[in-house]
Amino acid sequence: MGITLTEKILKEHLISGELKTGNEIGIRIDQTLTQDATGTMVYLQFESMGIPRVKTELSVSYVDHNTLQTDYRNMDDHRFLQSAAAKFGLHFSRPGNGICHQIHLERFGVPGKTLLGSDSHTPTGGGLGMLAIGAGGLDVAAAMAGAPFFLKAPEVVGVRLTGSLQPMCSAKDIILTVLQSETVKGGLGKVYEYHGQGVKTLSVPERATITNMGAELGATTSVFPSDEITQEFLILQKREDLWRKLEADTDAEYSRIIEINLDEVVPMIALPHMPDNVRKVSEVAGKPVNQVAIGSCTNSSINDLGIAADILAGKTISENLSLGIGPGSRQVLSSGIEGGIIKKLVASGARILESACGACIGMGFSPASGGVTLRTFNRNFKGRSGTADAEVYLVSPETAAASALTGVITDPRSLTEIKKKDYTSFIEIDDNMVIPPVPADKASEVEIIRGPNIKECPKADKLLDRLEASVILKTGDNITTDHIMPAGSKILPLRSNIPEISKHVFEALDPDFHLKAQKAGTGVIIGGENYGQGSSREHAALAPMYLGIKAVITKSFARIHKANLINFGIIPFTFADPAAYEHIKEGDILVIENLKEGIKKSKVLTAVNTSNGIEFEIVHDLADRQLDIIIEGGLLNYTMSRN
Ligand code: MIC
Ligand code: SF4
Repeated sequence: MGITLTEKILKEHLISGELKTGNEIGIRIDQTLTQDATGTMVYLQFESMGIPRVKTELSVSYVDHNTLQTDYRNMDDHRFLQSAAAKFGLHFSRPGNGICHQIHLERFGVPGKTLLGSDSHTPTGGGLGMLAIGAGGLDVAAAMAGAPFFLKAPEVVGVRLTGSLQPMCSAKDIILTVLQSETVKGGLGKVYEYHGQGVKTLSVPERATITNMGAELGATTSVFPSDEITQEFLILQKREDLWRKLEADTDAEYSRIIEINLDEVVPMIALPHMPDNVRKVSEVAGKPVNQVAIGSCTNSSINDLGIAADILAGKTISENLSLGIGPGSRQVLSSGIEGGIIKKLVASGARILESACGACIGMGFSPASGGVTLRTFNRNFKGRSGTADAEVYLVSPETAAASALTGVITDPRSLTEIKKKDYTSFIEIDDNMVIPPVPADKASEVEIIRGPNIKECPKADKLLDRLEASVILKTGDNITTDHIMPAGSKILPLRSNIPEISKHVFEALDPDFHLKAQKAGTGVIIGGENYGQGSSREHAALAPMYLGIKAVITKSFARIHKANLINFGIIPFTFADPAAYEHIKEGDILVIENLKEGIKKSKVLTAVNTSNGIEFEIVHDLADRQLDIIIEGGLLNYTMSRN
């Protein structure tokens, strides 16, 4: 029986464990990426591991999230990251060079390699045939130190594409279609592998839009084959020597196959406040819009800007809205200038935003209060735009541009029928904004520069024998890491300062969370389904750990957040019977006796709610390695105790 592409890449990189769905396996990581918002902690952690230089084939440190620089803190982080990259042997992509995922696709990704990134949209690299996985920063630091990356061997779901997209329908509409049926938790433990004749009709950036937003399924990653289209992309990027043909065997078996006929894909839209709240654009057409944004790591390639420019050409955007465009990289921006795309956009009234994450993470271009904003981004969680009561809709560049003209949500097919074109002919290769690492024999001369806002990464305590803790917060389902540890222009500058950022944990749900946690000293959080979905930010585990949270008990967890909790010594438990959730309220005191021995001996433990006397069973599925990490008080302590 043949095997899938995912299995082929995993096999080539397997270091430990048996490649059987659900088993813990360790894989070799060829490349890593970090961005500034998660990166400072990564390099502080790497430094404390005492390893002088990265051991990967290639590691890149990007600056793209925190670029507002409203005071000294962001720039201090940039200086720290630049000096750490030079010293530890990484390439440093300077602010202004663009969004990590777009640049990595253009300049560094290699088919068949593994990529681990401290950002949940690292799977963008799957568009190039990489096995690209998002992880917490500490896992990325460990991979740079040469450790394997551990994950559950995934189930591989096949997505068979046939036909070809009709005019004004796009890759974004494909992934929104997948999200509609699979939902934000449907991808847990899965890799989505795209195949079939329809794949040949999609360019690498289009494939990358799909793999990028596969993160919203909660998937481990998504992957496309590496074929002649991939080769053409690499030729364009003057990196053709790195191309290699890669695909699943013709008789590969998938756990399940999702069939998508691209001829039938129509413009889709995700309604507030979840990426899986998807409808056809035609169903909500006519709703007035206050703001439109085109950009983010999902849809900011030159072709995305090109089609938008052609739709807008010679016209002026509606006077009731503002249109912002963030080119994904400097390469996109320069070729957009060279090829006249930016001119058309600006002439229509668009505001050109920096080549950075920007509006996607509430770093500027926030909508008006109660505003309706249409974005080509990947997440529309409540409040993420920087405006608590804004309504964020996720759409394709075609729908965004058409709606920018009419001022209302518009099915782009009702406006025009421009055929898909290729706008890449003006691309020029220039890596002058990427600083290579200093040679190893000069590394000792490099001094790491730290600003006053850069504080040490706190460590967790060793596991307690008995846990007596109060319930600091009880949440509903689908809590995102944006709820747990919000981002935005006020909080993002605190990413290097855990004591300060911890004051904002769960701010939108309970502004007093940090005070209650500190008062209690030892706390637990109760959650519903898919707790911790979304971003990879380990701050969503690190800051609660700093506030004394020792366990999180939920109905289910999202993958990256669960791994982050373990890395910082917080035990992720689930309810044996979800009905037990109903008998716990905030302020209750839970007791787990014999915790340390108990979790080693059994997967099922008993907790007592001393406030009502009700006993209930909680379950963990920690592998032996993870148990040791929890017992030692987190991955940093565990790694150092073994060095
Ligand atoms: C996001 O899109 O939520 C982020 C900001 O890129 C995060 C990383 C972070 O919080 O720094 C992610 O996706 O992992
Ligand atoms: Fe940046 Fe947004 Fe992409 Fe996250 S999703 S990496 S914030 S552009």
